[in-house]
Amino acid sequence: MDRRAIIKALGAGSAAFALGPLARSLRAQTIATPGALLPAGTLDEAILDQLPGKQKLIKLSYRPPNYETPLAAFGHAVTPNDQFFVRYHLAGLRELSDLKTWSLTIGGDAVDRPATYTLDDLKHNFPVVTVAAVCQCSGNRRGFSTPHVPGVQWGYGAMGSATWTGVRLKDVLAKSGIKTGAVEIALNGADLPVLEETPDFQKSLPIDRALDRNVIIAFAMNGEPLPLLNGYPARLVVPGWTATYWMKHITTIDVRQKPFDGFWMRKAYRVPKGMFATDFAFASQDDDKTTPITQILVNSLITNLTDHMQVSASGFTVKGIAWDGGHGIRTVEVSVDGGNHWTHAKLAKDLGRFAFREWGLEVAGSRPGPITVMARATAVDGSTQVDRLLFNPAGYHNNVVQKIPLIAT
Ligand SMILES: Nc1nc2c(c(=O)[nH]1)N[C@H]1C(S)=C(S)[C@@H](COP(=O)(O)O)O[C@H]1N2
Ligand SMILES: [Mo]
Repeated sequence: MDRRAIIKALGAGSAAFALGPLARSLRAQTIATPGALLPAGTLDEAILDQLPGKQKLIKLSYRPPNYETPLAAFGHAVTPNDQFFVRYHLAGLRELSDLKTWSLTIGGDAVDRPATYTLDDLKHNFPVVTVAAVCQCSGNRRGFSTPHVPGVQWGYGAMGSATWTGVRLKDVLAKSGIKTGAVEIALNGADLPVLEETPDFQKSLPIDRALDRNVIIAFAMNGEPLPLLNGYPARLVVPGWTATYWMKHITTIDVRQKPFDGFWMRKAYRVPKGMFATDFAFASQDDDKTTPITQILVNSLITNLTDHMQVSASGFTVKGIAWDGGHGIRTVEVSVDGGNHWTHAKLAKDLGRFAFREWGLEVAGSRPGPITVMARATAVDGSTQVDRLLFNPAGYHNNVVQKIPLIAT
């Protein structure tokens, strides 16, 4: 299908977001990837490329746009808006001009009073709150799955941490009156499929999760309006849960008496039952063997070292970030001998239990020659990163301890 056909498929009045003329393809550059091998070919394809309103990101696909954040942007606990990753399932994106008439409708068979809000209505009718939280794609690090699995071959950068400002979903829902018997809320956003056969991206959340005080309808990110590609003018923020539930350009929220059975709930974003620990059941969406992915697992990323870098055997710094699904980080340990000995890193300021936590360690010295550096985070609930991948067909929840080969001289 060519571009004109795609625009036509979108229907009159909804212009496809014209990435082509706006995006400038930039010279291919080497992308440093610490501690793991991506499938052959991935890095030939993945070049640094600039989307409108963004600095250069690692392009994994162009239509729909799937761009990951380069390692260098994770040197601080807050990910800048113009380096925040971009993930879309559908190529029917919206332009800013399409979203001028944006509104959010609360409806469904489990509310007493359906309501429609403009952005100003939301800002003026409900208390405005801010929460710091990691937005991480369920498939972050999928490219490192062995055996390789289909899907966007994300490296380490399908995630970011920001402060999100908006109104509490529970306040907005309360105004519409939730009936007893509500089980889920269903979410839809303004982006569309370009082919009729493709199911629209819609998601649902259990009602108890929807009513959590930390879940917000966010209109600002790091103190600025949401970037277009990160959900302008408003998106759902579900701190502690993977980003598949963080609906961008959110236009409808239906409170339902029955589970929602759309494709993106029933067929995608599912993990084998019992494989991953979670504080949250999503029983209304369970089937015999699988359950929806829910809470983010404890994880860490070394941000100042990449494969085969040279460091001084008389001492060097290891630093990075750690995060989990909302317990907060208890410890980060570092090993420079391939996992035989571990030393506690120093944790930097706590920006909140859902946010990235910076950490660092001054290594006093190491054996000269090839060495392997590792980092392992443990959350306040005692959960820790795994040594070996818990393989699942969609490559979700990869929190394997990194192993970065270095040369100490
Ligand atoms: N409207 C809409 N919202 C969406 C998606 C989408 O395709 N469309 N993808 C979801 C997924 S799977 C992820 S990982 C996050 C990505 O958020 P970001 O693009 O702001 O980084 O958006 C979520 N919300
Ligand atoms: Mo995702």
